[in-house]
Amino acid sequence: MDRRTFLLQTAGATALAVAAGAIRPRALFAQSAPPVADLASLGLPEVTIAVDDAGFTAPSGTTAGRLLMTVEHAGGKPLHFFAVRVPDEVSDEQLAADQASAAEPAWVDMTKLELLGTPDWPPPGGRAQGVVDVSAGRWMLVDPTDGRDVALWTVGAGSGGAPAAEPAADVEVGLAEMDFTGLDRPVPAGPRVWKITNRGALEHELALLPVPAGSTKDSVVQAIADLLQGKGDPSQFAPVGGQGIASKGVTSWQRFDLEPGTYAAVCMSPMPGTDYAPHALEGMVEVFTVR
Ligand SMILES: [Cu+2]
Repeated sequence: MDRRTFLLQTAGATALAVAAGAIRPRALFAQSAPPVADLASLGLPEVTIAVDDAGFTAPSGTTAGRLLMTVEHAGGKPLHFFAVRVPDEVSDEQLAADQASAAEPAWVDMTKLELLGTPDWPPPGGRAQGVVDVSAGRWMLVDPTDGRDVALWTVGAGSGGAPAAEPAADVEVGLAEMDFTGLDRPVPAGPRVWKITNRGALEHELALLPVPAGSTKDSVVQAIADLLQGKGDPSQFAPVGGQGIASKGVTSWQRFDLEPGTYAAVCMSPMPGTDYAPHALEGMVEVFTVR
């Protein structure tokens, strides 16, 4: 199995990511507001996922629990990815055979798999950071859209001690079918911690997309629909942060550093079924302001 097999699951997002790949990185963040929450000061075990334009380098020696995850992006192309736990009933031998095959593994069903909710969309040459609760097992790091090689990340059993305290959050956002909650009021600019919880029955993700002032939910949905059909300016789709796809019940805490402006929260997770249209086309888009 290589990452191309995952394209079958996420074809709806492919056109946008290809379009995003043509975009030059730009200065994304203002540094005007002081941080009110610092994930690095929590003293959590830390893991770093190194990425370039070829693929991922998984951390080693990780044990299960609440972790500070940093994604260091040394490449030049936009990065969108997720972490998926290989089901325990898939043997190492079967997994190796799957990785050597171009066919879709039988165990790939995005609606049933455990998906971590990783820090997503780090700028090229930059980083994304968040806190995740990771369980023991074999995790695959997958870029569903842009040609990077997958990596296998092995997480050992944790110590079984008391769970680490929950990070303080400036913003709380819920994901569900097919909507976001918590973004009906303006969000503070600068470095902030967002607590993101998938309260739905399906898997969901979050991409933070700068949009023109005056944009509406309908206009953003239409713009995404147009881009998926090859119409419009592909540079419109350039998320400046997000959380990779997460299965139901998952909470993560992500550090975002947003300039004042108008944004859309969008979910590009594919709909179950045959056409893999992103949830955004089902209305999972919320326009909000940062100030
Ligand atoms: Cu969704």
